[in-house]
Amino acid sequence: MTAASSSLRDRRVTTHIGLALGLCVAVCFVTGILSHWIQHPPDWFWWPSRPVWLYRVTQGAHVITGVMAIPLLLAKLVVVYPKLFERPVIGSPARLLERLSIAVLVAATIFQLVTGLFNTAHWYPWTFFFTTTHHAMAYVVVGSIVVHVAVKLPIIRDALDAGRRRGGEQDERGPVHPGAVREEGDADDGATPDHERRLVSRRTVVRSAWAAAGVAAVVTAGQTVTPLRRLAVLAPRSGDGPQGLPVNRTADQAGIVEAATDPAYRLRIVGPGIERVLTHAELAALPQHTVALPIACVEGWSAEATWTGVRLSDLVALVDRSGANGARMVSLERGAYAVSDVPGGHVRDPKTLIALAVNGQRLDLDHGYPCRLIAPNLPGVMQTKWLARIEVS
Ligand SMILES: Nc1nc2c(c(=O)[nH]1)N[C@H]1C(S)=C(S)[C@@H](COP(=O)(O)O)O[C@H]1N2
Ligand SMILES: [Mo]
Repeated sequence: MTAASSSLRDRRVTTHIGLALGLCVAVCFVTGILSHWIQHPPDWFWWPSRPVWLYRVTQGAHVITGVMAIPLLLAKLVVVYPKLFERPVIGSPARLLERLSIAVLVAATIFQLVTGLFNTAHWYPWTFFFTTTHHAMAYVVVGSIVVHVAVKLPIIRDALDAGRRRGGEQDERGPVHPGAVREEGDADDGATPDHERRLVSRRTVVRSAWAAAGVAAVVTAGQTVTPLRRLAVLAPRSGDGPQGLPVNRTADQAGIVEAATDPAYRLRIVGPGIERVLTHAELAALPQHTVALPIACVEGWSAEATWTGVRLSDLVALVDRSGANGARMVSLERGAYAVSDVPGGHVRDPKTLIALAVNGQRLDLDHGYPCRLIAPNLPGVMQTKWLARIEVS
């Protein structure tokens, strides 16, 4: 390999891209683990029902930083590409370990970004495998990043220090400042037209990556931030569903059309040793409340709507006067989305409704008719549609 491949400028570029990538991965990791804990809470975990928009923000950030990481990772790979083929391939045990950690890092990161992206596109060639693997692999990515950063720390520090020493003179195109940035073995003598061409194209790659990451951020944010919605070209479900709200699985796909429209439909509220059974008309005759709450899907899209229905706490009080620790929503549907456990704090929150209407109209069949849960600050996947039963614990 020529000395040019590790010129200081290259190392600065690699370091900066690496830092941006690391930041995206860090945000992605923290928000992802959070989302996982909300859906599968460990004993010590507590998640508030307010502010109502919190999950919308954390999960939006998860998907935005995940999408931004894709061009950054590609640029990082292009910039370090020649090094991947450096000889010796194996070398010393330390070098072997370093290369192995990079291989694991790259593979695991690509896996995360690809499976995450497929998931936002609602394409699960792997269904159950997805959440568990995406979750487990997150630790692999973060672990291998820690090893990678530890190994590269001297290079990273040098590159950042050199950048600082250059001060305001920031134009990568400008003449290299002699004593300040050039090091022995640096590739000034390599500034042949060939070398220059390579640098230019590398610069193009890096700039394109920054631009692509910016565009990715904006179009992904469009799924959540209403003024940007028209830009949400990457958002599979930003288009309008019935009643101005996206649908991720229709009544037809869930196979509940018959059960949901059956006049014999009843909502069962099951408490300790007691059960109350309500028709749709009886539900509609209970005190109705209207709240504005977003649905924030784990896939990153979210949408605000105005919901009308019965307070969950009022229904729980029909079977349990002591105040619930939690309530389990059970859908008419079977399978992955059939059940969701609502924590006690959310059950007691007056904004948590069993909704019968959205945006001023009776719930569309696709939005959960006859009734569905809508709770503040919970992932969309927990907002169970087509409720059959509420179990109070
Ligand atoms: N029974 C049932 N409830 C469900 C789902 C489902 O497929 N079946 N999808 C969930 C997911 S992932 C989301 S994001 C929201 C979407 O609600 P919407 O389709 O009314 O927008 O419903 C949730 N509730
Ligand atoms: Mo969702």
